[in-house]
Amino acid sequence: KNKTAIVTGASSGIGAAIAEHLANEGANVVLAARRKEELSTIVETINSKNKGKAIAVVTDVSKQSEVDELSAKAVEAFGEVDIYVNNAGLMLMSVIQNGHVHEWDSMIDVNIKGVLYGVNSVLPRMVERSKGHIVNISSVAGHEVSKVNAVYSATKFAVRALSMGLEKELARTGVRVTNISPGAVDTDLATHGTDESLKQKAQSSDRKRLESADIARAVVYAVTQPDYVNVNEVTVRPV
Ligand code: NJP
Repeated sequence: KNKTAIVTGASSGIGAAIAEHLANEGANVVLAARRKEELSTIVETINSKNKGKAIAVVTDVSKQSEVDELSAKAVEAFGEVDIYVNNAGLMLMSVIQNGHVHEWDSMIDVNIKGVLYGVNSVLPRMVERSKGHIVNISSVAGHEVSKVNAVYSATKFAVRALSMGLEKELARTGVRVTNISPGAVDTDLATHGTDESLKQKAQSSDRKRLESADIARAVVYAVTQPDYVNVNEVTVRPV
């Protein structure tokens, strides 16, 4: 039977690539994000090209009720949720002394609370079925801290801590947990902050950045292992 995967932050970048790659492996995919038009375009592409079917559910992952609704709609459409990819994320670079409190709040709400709401919306059923896979997209910024990105880093350390805790908690349940930490990937991620000079610097790297597909392949690798294999931590960096 086809597996069903929810992918958050699937309206662009890494999330869109993950959804496409999972659908290409035969999974039915539920794409979640706030931008409806972008989601529709990607869903159409997947449904015209790939083996699995795709639907979109407009979702703000920082709102628990919307995340619960997302998982309920996935069950309604495809029966069960086998894979939940917590990919939605925000990186709003700034130094702490500039006091961009609202940006800190947004990153904490999306990057940490959004992940917890996602896990909460599917985990009881996964434990009941002794089956399921949580994939969290953290970052190399969840392993090391730069001087212009400490709050983002803190949220990605938190994602890793949640992955590590869940892995222990779920060790004998049959539910698997994978934490993926990408290095710099060529997406829109760095374009949303308010500090122009930091945004430009982040995008003017002198080495080739990773493609979204490079991270999507890591997700496919983790979720296509035999049932007894749990790929816990993957870091992928540009050469
Ligand atoms: O960035 P981008 P990436 N509710 O901006 C969504 C991590 N990462 O693909 O809501 C729901 O193209 C947003 O959708 P929309 C990074 O931290 C990246 O690079 O429509 N969704 C969009 O689909 C993040 O966790 C790099 O605006 C929300 C998506 O999130 C993940 O990879 C390096 C939302 C962001 O797509 C994907 O980011 C690294 C909300 N409230 C880790 N807010 C890298 N690119 O270099 C945002 O180490 N989204």
